[in-house]
Amino acid sequence: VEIYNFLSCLVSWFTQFLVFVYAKLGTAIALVSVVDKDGGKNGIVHCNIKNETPFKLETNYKNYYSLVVDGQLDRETDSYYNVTIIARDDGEPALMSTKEFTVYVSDVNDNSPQFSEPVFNVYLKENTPVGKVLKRVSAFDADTDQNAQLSYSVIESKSNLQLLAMVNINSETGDITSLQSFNYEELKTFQFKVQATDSGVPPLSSNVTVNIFILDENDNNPTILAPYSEHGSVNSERRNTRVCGLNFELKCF
Ligand SMILES: [Ca+2]
Ligand SMILES: [Ca+2]
Ligand SMILES: [Ca+2]
Ligand SMILES: [Ca+2]
Repeated sequence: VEIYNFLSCLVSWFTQFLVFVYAKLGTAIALVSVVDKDGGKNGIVHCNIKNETPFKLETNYKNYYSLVVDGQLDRETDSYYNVTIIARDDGEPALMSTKEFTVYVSDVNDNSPQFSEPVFNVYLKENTPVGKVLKRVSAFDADTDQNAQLSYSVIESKSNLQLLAMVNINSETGDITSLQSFNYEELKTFQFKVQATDSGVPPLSSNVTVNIFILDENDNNPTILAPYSEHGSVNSERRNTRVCGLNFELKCF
């Protein structure tokens, strides 16, 4: 007995799709067509998605279907889906055919950079030579490609203009280097903020505080000051001079 019920299924479609992560619910991302050469019931075909995916099939007209977004897409959770479509005709017995293809989810810039620590504390000996790498402040971005490509900069403000003469940051690596040798006797600590910005459109950024603590070294000889008496003595003489309403005290040894 020859069976004429014939199903040549799903001949004209792509095998890969690219969709955007924020493709809204109901967005059609592909057209699926199915062909069954039989007549009557033997040629009537029903298509369904066999596996669990955030997509569904909607009938357009006879034997044409749209693959439609039916759930939230997030590349950071699932970057692709294997979708298996099954087509079954109404013949007796029914014939069926399946086809599998892959839907790739493209990235959008929906994650800002995250620094590896909430605050970076750097301890630096005074008199350390210029150009020393003090710290690498690095951040991570969960996106991909340019949405995760980071650049680092020191946040400038009116109150820290002199900072630009003190430290430099490598915009690619986040390496902070000193531009001067610090003197504990003049400066014991200072603080600034570093910003990491990704290259997405629009870009996202975050910042972190960097505390620099200068550590003391024994680099001053003891100094003996000449004896001095509050009430005057043979080697001390006091004069009070009034200038512009201010009292200046001159000590002459
Ligand atoms: Ca058929
Ligand atoms: Ca990002
Ligand atoms: Ca993303
Ligand atoms: Ca010192």
